[in-house]
Amino acid sequence: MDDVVDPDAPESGPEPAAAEAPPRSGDSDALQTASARPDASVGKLLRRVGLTLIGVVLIVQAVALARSATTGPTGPWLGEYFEGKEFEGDPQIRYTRKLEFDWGKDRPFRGMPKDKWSAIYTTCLVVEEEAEFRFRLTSDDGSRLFVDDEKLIDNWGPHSPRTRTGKMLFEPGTYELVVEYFEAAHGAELKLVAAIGEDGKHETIPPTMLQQPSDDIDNRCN
Ligand SMILES: [Ca+2]
Repeated sequence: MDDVVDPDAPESGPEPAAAEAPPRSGDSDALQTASARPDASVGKLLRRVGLTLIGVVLIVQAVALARSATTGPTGPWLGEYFEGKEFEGDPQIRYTRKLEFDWGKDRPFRGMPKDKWSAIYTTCLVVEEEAEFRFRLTSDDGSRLFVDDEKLIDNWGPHSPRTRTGKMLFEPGTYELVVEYFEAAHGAELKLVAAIGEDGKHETIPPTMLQQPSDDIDNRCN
């Protein structure tokens, strides 16, 4: 019985070689031989799936890279940057999570001048429960905050870092916040924080309360 040669065994050669076979090896050999073909095809399939996944990941990364090259990090604040102090020409677009910048004497990003530029930042504030917001707007040079086209803080004009405040009671709803800013020369910075509710401390407006504005210029926060 030990002399039985597995006809499917690869390279078993002409020798019976029963003596070399370990005890009860016949069973396991048969099992291995039977499963060899499915294993190979599964392996091939997995390799194909793996290659496809790598391809997809590479494409996604390439798209993300191309996107970041034009718009930078994403966030609920739409930033429109103009070369010139009075919002002249076509803006360059950058999104950001918060308005807390200290550019120093540098440019906001490559492609913009160090001095004499301006920006308009727009976001949609979503208020779930009635709350008073006490805003604090600091800038060098000028800035001003609008809520639904109404000016709440005026910190305009050429000046070194200066803070102006404004407060407003918000009913539940969605509101458009716009901050206009310009830099004349030397240092440049801009910071908007808010204390929400009676006990709130002045800090970054939570990005979770903000939404990116739509492309509809007449109704950014519909
Ligand atoms: Ca300045």
